[in-house]
Amino acid sequence: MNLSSDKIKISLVIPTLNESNNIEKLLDDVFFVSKKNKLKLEVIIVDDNSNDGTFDIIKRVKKDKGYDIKAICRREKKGLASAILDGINVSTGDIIGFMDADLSHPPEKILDMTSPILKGTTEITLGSRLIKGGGVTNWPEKRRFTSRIATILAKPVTKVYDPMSGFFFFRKEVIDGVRLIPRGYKIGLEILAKGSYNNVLEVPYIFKNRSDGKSKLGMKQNIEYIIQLIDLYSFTIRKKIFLPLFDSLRESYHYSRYNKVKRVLPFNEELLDIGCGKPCNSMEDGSFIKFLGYGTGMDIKKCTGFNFKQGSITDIPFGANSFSAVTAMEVLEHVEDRNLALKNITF
Ligand SMILES: Nc1nc2c(ncn2[C@@H]2O[C@H](COP(=O)(O)OP(=O)(O)O)[C@@H](O)[C@H]2O)c(=O)[nH]1
Ligand SMILES: [Mg+2]
Repeated sequence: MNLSSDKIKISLVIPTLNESNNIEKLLDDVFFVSKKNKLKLEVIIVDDNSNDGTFDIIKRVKKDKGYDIKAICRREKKGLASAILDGINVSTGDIIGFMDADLSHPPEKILDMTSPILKGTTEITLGSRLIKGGGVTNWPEKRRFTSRIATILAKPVTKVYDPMSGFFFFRKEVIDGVRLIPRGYKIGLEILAKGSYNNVLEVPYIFKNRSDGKSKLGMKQNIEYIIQLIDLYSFTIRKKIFLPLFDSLRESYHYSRYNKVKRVLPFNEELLDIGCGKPCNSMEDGSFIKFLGYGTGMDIKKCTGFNFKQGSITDIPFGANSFSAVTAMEVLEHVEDRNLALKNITF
């Protein structure tokens, strides 16, 4: 994807539940910003069967003003995170974002949020209330307190200052192949913890507490947050501790494989190692032969960066007696107990 092109499409998902007094102004503001800055924007609204006429307003605004809106009305109230995920599923943009419908998130920040991703300097932008230039207006003390506790609890999962933010943009690839659980309120935190990316940029903004309608955050959402945290803690432990440990164990197996051959066939230039069909996969930067430092590798698929010849055992690309020894060390890792197999190899 060429992110510098002005053809890049942005999909903005807005979840709604009883936002009849906010939604039209929000859509006007969003499309004003989009037109002014020549953004290619689609808005996806996912409404959970609001009973205050929100969805009718959306349909009217879409028809009368010709805005590019996909409007989805779900029969049951399945929750905020699930609404955003349903919106993402029908999105067609290369960059995806989400924001609240209650005018708490300023549409005029959409450009600051999307341009670093369009320029390719970051994969995620996060509207942040907790960095210089950011803040919150009119939040009751109790809400500030719970938000502070929730933010501290999220620290082991992500290093950003404002992990509770619901104003969020990212490149679609960040969540490719990632299993996001549609639970609770904090889908942004789920993406920060599980997504694949190198950089997150926090963009300061002032969160304006809604002046109309009621917050839908309650005890149910707080309990769901605790369950989500337990899941994300265990995900982070697996990703940050167990996987690297497992990788180093794999590495140690590579060393014992290497030592075995080195001991028996020291500096045997005439060694051929036949692969398993996946050259270069067994170690990060090359095959067994590269690791060994001498000999020739052979596999059905092409591999570069060391002495290698493409071929198969039914069509060996070498003449008779070209090698004094042939090994198949790349195949070992497919044997059930590869350490035992390695031990039992005799030359
Ligand atoms: N579709 C859908 N939207 C929801 C649901 N709960 C909240 N929202 C929307 O999510 C956004 C944030 O909700 P809000 O109650 O303002 O949460 P708060 O800002 O954390 O107090 C608003 O746009 C709501 O209309 C839900 O169950 N379903
Ligand atoms: Mg709100």
